Amino acid sequence: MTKNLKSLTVSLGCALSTFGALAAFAPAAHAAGTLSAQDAWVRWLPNDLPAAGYVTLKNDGDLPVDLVGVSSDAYGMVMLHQTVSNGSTQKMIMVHKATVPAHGTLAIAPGGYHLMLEKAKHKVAPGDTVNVKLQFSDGETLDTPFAVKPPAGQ
Ligand SMILES: [Cu+2]
Repeated sequence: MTKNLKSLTVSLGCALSTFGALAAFAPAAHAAGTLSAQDAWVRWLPNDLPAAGYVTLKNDGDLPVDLVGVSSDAYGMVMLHQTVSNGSTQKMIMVHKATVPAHGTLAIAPGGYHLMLEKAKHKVAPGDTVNVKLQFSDGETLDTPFAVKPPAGQ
């Protein structure tokens, strides 16, 4: 009995110190979660036309995570759209999620997914930065600054 208890304590201590070592190696990842956003930008269009938002999402976790919600304090309506090719024509459809693969990236980029930003709450122009909140199926949110660029911008 005493022996069993002792070996349990030893193995627990071992597990704890292993965890401690891992945490020490990756404090930023633990603090910020497993998701990050890169190269976020908005293709602005004149005359209050809807703008498109693009961003690359990176998942450092072991499980796929879905982008499930988008919102912004700069726009009254933000949707996730997907451009689909229909023979010679292209159209866009609204989708409710997009998956960021485990240990991978999802490029929300021209020709694929985009964020549709409509009903600007105030004047938005190239050179501005707008914040978009990205919500994920694992409960994480990323408040992401998007650089507003002119229509030809990349
Ligand atoms: Cu769209």
